[in-house]
Amino acid sequence: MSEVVTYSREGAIGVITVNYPPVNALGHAVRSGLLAAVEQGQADGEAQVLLLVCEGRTFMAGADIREFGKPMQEPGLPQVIDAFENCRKPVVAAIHGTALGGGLETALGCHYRIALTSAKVGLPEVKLGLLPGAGGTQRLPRLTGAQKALEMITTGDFVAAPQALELGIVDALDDGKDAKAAGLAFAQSIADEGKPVRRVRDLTDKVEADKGSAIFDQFRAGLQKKARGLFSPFKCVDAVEAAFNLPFDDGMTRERELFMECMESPQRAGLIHAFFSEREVSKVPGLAADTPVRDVKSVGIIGAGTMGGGIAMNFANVGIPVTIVEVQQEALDRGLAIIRRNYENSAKKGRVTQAQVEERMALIKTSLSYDDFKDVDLVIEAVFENMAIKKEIFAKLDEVCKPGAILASNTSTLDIDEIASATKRPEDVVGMHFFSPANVMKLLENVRGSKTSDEVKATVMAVAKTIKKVGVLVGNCHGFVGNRMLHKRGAEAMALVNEGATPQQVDKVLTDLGYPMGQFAMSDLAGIDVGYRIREERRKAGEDVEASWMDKLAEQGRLGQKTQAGVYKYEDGSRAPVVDPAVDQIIADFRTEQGITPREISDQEILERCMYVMINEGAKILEEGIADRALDIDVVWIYGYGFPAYRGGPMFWADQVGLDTILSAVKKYHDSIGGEQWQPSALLDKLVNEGKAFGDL
Ligand code: 3H9
Repeated sequence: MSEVVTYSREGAIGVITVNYPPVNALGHAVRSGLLAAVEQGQADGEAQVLLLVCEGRTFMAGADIREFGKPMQEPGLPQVIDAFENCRKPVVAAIHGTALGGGLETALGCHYRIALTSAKVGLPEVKLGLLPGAGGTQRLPRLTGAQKALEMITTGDFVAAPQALELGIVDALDDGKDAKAAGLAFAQSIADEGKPVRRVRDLTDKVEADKGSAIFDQFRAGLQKKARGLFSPFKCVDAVEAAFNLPFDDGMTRERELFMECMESPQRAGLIHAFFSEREVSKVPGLAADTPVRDVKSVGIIGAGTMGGGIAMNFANVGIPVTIVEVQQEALDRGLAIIRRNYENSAKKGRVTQAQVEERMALIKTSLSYDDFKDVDLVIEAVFENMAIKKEIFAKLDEVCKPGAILASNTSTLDIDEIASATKRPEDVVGMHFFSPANVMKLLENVRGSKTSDEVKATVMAVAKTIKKVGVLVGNCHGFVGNRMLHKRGAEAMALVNEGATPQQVDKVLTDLGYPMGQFAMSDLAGIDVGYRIREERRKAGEDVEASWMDKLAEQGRLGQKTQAGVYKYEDGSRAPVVDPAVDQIIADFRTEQGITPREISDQEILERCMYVMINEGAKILEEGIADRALDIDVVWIYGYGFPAYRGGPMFWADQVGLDTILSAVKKYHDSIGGEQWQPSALLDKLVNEGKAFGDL
């Protein structure tokens, strides 16, 4: 038997133990070990009941995702689960931690399930572009009925053990901490009571009750909106429906066919890349895993605006006290009122209790004096983008903050080294770029200055985890990784409209690719004045910044959603963009003024110019070492800008499109349009010459 699965006996109970850290994933060794162990248990004359239990932090968390895309080694998981289900002795699964995917499917192949009250169960395959492919779509509905099985399988959401008990997924709970002890006691009671083998596949009442129900079509209709662009949620519904239309074995065959369709889809590859990349970004190349991390037990924030308030909420949410400093009391009062309103809204939606709202509000203090920062471990400056002001602030922080305090700026574009130069401790200065709304968006782009110490880098990455963000460490340049690429896309989108496209045509190409909103709907959300001010500053500095129809919008006070009019109009307080003929006129007038004859622009050209300009920039970002790996860029875009995770991130997408295709388009636009944005990246050129992809770096 394999070392990762062992068989032993305790009294009348044959114990099968899985020990395959970190999460007992069902890789080949575990599958073959389980098969051998159940056979041994069956043959063990002294064992009346078998118990399946896992060592370590969790029950089995699913199939081993690292094996996907490689040839499958026998035995397959369905075969292993069949052996458990067909065992002639009762088999009990004792669940702790999380029983997920193939792990829960294995437990459903057992005849009885007991869970620690703290455990969770779920079938999250859909989040990886898959469906439960080892009987989950056929067995779960036999326990829960169609509605709950469809909900769990199409969302992938976990269910806490007490609810799993109510739903019939588990048979008993145990309040203790020891799954093995709970399992042994439960298995003994099965033996004492002489309870029979009870196979989920034989249960029929729930299946009969929902047979022919309209619920499947209702679910499909609902998914049109909720799962826009996704492949596997619809296949999940088809698979669950098979449990109600077909005998069990035929349902299993149907599930396998649908599972294989998902397995072969590019979305599965994209989502699994996103899953591993999200975990990989925390392992920063060149930063030793044992780098000491400073304690962050209190935080100061400068600025009570939307950003400062959102950042404060992140810390209060995890019990870390925050002091917000502003120059005027009114700004503090306004900021605090907005934080309260956000919390109250969450309470109305049932996401937090009123008591939690009060606890969190109590953790947020306000002050008009920097002296209140003298004891904090971390200060985050969140004032508007002006270098002179930021330097003034950092010089003051240098005076008041204790030695070892981390001084961070939430700047989205500015030079961290220049900010750090205002202090005598540049090793403690770092960028912590949050995304708006800061209490919601998962990305934290941590920016290392040239002098930032390793300890500070490691600490801000740890802080990201503490506040439940995905932290990505990047280098210092204008706009860092995310905004540097976004600015290139924005300029290209604006130019496309100058030349003849409509804003809605550009936005549609981007939303068809899977972005939640297009470039111009996003400009309206962020405020048209933001880009306008940046362009004006650059013009003042003597840079050659092309004139644009968007300048006209800003000059006419069409600043976006906040003025109910920007590139689109917003009616009756709605956030839904509506095409506004007045904007078509502004664009037409601008073209006349500039002597531009508009031309027909194809969707393909929009896609290429908006996306390839970003990929070319991404390659330059890699070339310069601003991002360490292509996957860092992918994670920035998935969690900061809504790039569809099922496409794996822009650089993963580029590999799928083909770098040679992208390079030849970049060269074509370099010849026809020119500009540094279309200057082909040397790295892109090199990769194409070597027949390599970003994923090979
Ligand atoms: C499936 O089951 C298909 C079947 O229906 C059909 C088959 C025929 N495989 O997240 P963490 C690694 S599909 C391999 O940081 P946490 C992870 O990469 C599967 N590796 O910890 C990381 O590695 P590293 C359905 C896995 O405590 C380490 O474990 N199941 C797997 O925050 C720790 O992970 C899922 O989708 C895996 N299945 O969260 C569950 N899972 O240390 C996916 C994790 O090298 N997993 N790793 O970076 C999770 O949701 C979370 O990992 C879990 C733990 C909640 C379990």
